[in-house]
Amino acid sequence: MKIQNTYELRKAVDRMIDNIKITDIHTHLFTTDFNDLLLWGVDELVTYHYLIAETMRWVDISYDEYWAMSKQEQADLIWDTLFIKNSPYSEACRGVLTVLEKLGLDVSSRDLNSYREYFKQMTVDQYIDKVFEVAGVSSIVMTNDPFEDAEREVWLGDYKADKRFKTALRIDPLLNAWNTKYKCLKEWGYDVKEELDENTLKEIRRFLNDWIDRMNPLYMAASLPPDFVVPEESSRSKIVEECIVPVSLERNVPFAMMIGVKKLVNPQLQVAGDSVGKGDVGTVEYLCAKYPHNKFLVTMLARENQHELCVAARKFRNLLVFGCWWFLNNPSLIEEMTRMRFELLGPSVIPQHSDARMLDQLIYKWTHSRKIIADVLFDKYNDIIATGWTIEEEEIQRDVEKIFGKNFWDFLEREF
Ligand code: FIX
Ligand code: ZN
Repeated sequence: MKIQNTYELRKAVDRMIDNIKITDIHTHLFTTDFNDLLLWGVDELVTYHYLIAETMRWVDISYDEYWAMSKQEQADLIWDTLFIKNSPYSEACRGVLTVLEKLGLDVSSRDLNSYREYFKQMTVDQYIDKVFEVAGVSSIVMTNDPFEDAEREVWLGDYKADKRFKTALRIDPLLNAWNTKYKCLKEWGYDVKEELDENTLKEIRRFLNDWIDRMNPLYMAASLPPDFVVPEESSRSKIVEECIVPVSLERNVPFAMMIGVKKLVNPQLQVAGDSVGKGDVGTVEYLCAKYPHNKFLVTMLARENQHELCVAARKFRNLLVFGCWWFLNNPSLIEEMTRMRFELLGPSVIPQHSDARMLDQLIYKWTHSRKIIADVLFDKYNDIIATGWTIEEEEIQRDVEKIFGKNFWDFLEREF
């Protein structure tokens, strides 16, 4: 049906974005097969590493004292520091409040113990169903790292799967720590040595193929430092070109590069201790140009890289840009990046992923992003309608389905 005016346009965009069932292409969630690795509930939500970092700016206890606390003591400290002694308007704090609100809890009570009672009455399976429903998510992609002992054990044991939880083969250690991690592959029966001779490269490809067979991943992924460069004289560059690229093509498993993480600038913050640095878009362009039949999913962590990355995506159809990652997952930057991407790439982009570490976060990360993306999309349609262009509701639905999932699934199917 043709959209007749701005009021109808706003209603249609909001309705369709509110109702779309999302494919969330990058999270740190797990099926219940992985037991305690699946994090959920208000104490996990409140001790999200973003909130640890924000809390440690205010308190005088040592990092060791914090890490020695129980989970509940940590949550009590964070709640008191960020939510009671200060107003919780940082995005990570606001996210906790959005989760509580969407679950129907009394946010104005500020009573952490009452929120704890709510979760005590829920089983994890009930809560998974509820969160997927409230968040409007149809499926999520996990981060599955065979180098993590607790995860590998499940994969080699009785992983039963859950169709809502898709897999991604995460290979940071292979690329970023080959000089030590080659010993793991040796221990697991691969005939490798630190020197990347032909036999070792072949065995690394066998390792990748074995885990692709085992996990059936939608993509292979790695978080990469700002100085990630290909080509260069390094084991990482050689493994990317001689192992990741050929296996990715042969198995039609795209390579997702997540570029710009400065690991542990403050080691005492542990998982909260990483920072950001500007990466090299030239490496993305080199790989897309040299390997035109390969598929590359890319997200970059530095705000300064976003425009270059959008321009690179204009040059290479085998490059799909995704998400407002980590320190970019804030309303002001989501809006800036989404406007930039829609203006340079139209609908051919994946504007967001959640990076959820706790199940509950699917609710807030998508509630917040849906609103921002709807505002930007409304403006873009309004701009073209102002020229006399007319638009059908079905066309808006088509575009919304693409940016919240279909672009990803189509990318997996396409051949370049
Ligand atoms: O490398 C990654 O997948 C990052 O997203 C994580 O390491 C990071 O800690 C995170 O959760 C950011 O949101
Ligand atoms: Zn992540």
